[in-house]
Amino acid sequence: MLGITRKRCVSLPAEHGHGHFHAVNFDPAAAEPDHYDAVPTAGRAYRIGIGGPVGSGKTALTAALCRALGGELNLAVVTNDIYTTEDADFLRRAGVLDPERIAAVQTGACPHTAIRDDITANLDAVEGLEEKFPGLELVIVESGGDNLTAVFSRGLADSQIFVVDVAGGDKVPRKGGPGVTTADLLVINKTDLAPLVGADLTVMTSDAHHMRGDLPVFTQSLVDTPDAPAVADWVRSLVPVRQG
Ligand SMILES: Nc1nc2c(ncn2[C@@H]2O[C@H](COP(=O)(O)OP(=O)(O)OP(=O)(O)O)[C@@H](O)[C@H]2O)c(=O)[nH]1
Ligand SMILES: [Mg+2]
Repeated sequence: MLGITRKRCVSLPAEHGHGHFHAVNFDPAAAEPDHYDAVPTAGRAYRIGIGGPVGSGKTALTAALCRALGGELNLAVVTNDIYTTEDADFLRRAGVLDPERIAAVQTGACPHTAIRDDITANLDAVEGLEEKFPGLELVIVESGGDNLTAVFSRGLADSQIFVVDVAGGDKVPRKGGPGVTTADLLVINKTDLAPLVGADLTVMTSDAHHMRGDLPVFTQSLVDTPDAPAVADWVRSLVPVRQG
């Protein structure tokens, strides 16, 4: 039987994008989004997961959303890194949010394990922030950089954004994988670099729409629009309005 959970990164045949190897019994079917409904959101913060390949701009987008939404929503952030607290430290230094509202999870293993298979550390971090900041409305959970199969458990994220960038090549959207095909929002980031790396944005967006059907695709440059206005509006539309 193929292992379906707790796939620690052990013995392995092929390196796959974040510097380590996976077990030979890695089951691609387990990379599909889980089929459990999200837990009810009433009485707790709405949770948005941000995933995508290494360096695509997840932390930069998280910072942008903090700048855009921090003044209007009671919000907090959980970052995931494999061995460090690099992304949390960056966000604290950037001064985009009260440092107390930024928690770091060190996954110690494949980033996708901590957002999909064993979400305990992330749930602990989210719930810790909810306890510390009563009335919290939004928690952004940034995954560690991973590959195209990495998606969040619906038990952790109510909605998820998958961030790819043009520097990975204009082939990336048509390569598919659950991040590209099923995330609630696909962001094609760093459009300012497209001419420099020879990426054709028309091809990227049309391939992305082809792979995703009706699911939305945004293109953006955080150099040109540092507050990610389109993504911020999308997030605003999701967070339940608090009564009273
Ligand atoms: N030119 C350009 N650079 C960008 C853009 N967005 C992010 N960057 C840069 O890309 C680099 C990586 O961005 P991050 O936000 O750290 O990427 P990440 O996905 O969080 O990276 P990991 O967490 O390590 O996987 C940084 O140097 C950013 O400043 C963009 O829209 N245009
Ligand atoms: Mg990051």
